[in-house]
Amino acid sequence: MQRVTVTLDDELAAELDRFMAERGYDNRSEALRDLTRAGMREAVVASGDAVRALGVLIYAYDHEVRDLARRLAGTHHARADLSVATLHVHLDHDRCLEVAVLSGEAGDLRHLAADVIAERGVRHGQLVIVPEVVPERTPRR
Ligand code: NI
Repeated sequence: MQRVTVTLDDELAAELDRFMAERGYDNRSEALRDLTRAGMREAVVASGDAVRALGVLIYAYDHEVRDLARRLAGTHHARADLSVATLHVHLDHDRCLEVAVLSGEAGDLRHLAADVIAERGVRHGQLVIVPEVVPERTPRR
């Protein structure tokens, strides 16, 4: 065990106390240990490729751009193993919005998202990685 001194401003300290009350923590050190672990795990997911994660890929595209709808379908079918569900919205006469929910290794999700976003005619592409976090321990009640 090492003792680490942390300085928090009043607002953050109050937020931490609220968080602890909500989750049933009675010990600041325990709460900070769990939050530190969770934060580091998220950092690993953000940078690491071999971490299992869910991904939400959102993008708009113009289905009138030559062959784009077919190419996008091909890109998704090539990685059907990552696909959970897709929501398609017809925005107006030409434009579509798609939200693809993906599951797999973070690196594979980033790769697929990059392929989709790089297609000509795809706009506002964005991938949100959601780590499949298993809690380290159950908070005390
Ligand atoms: Ni459409």
